[in-house]
Amino acid sequence: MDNIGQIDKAELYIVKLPLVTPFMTSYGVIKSRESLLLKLTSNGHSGWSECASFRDPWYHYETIDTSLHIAVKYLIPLLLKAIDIKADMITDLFAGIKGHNMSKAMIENAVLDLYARKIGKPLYEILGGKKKRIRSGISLGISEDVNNLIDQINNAVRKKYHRIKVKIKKGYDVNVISAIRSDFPYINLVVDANGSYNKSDTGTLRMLDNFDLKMIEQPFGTDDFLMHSQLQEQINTPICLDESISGLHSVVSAVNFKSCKVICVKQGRLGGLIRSIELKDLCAENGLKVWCGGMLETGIGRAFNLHLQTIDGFEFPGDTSETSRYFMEDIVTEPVVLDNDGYINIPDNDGFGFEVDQEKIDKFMVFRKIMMR
Ligand code: OSB
Ligand code: MG
Repeated sequence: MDNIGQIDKAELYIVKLPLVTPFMTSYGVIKSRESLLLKLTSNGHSGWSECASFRDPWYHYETIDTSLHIAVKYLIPLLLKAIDIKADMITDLFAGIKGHNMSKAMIENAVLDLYARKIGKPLYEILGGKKKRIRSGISLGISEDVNNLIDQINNAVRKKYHRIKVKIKKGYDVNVISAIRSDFPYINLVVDANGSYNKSDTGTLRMLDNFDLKMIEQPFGTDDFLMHSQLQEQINTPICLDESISGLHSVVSAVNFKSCKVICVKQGRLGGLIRSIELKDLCAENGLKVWCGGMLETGIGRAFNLHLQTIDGFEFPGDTSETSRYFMEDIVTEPVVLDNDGYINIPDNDGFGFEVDQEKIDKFMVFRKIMMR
């Protein structure tokens, strides 16, 4: 990738967008999406990105506050000092700082967007992606009332979503899935436990093997490679690891332990798009399937997920839904919508392909900080 010179200015924002419907997981309920955003400017060009971190560490140890702290204290000063910046050298620039992939991904992605806009190309071309449209999927939170969940599935089926994922937790599993399967025997169905089970639940998890689920996502905790492998040995349904995968080394662990057959790629958790593509290649070499996860992103983060899925290997529908499933108002000017066959078109404009709506940023902003070279 060509050199883009130096970065003149970094603007950090935190916005808070109400969700259309509260999103409940085994960890708790989210009513609004607070998101850390970054805008970089270099020589009159700019690039934006969104950090994957949530306000609280329920999914992952990084939070908006820690991502902001690491960015402001370490990553952005290194970036502003650097000359001859190339988007594919950002990971090397940050090699001395351990962990904090979501904060690092935010910076790499903004540099990638800036670079793509500067040379006048859509992001997918720079990444080597070929698809013009990608498949959609929806992730439905836990609903106290199963009939309400069935209604939501009905709507998703009508919208032609290609895959439906439902969140499960202890005591909200076999009964719910069996109700769903009796109404929808043929849908592409996935469950996600967000690590809420432990060894004593193996019997319950084995019962889930009877429902033709495409996969069971993250039944056990982040570090439980061995427990996942013991369960995978006993069931035919593929296990998918999400929280457990923090980079290439965890793929190597998953392969050696035989912990799973599928991996959920979230570019934020993995330190950005370039690392995610490397990891997808390693998965392919080892016979693991991948798909692209979601983090309830605003239009900025969702756009990066769209471009990632244009790449060969991301064929299984992931967690990318249309904007109206999440927000009444978004911070980019164009919403993501499903075509009537459930596909999502990839924008062909420069960079990540959408324009940031500065008025909406101002409306939803709860924090702002500017750092200059
Ligand atoms: O585990 O995949 C997950 C949302 C937030 C945090 C973790 C997860 C999720 C989702 C929804 O399942 C994904 C989305 O629609 O963006
Ligand atoms: Mg998950």
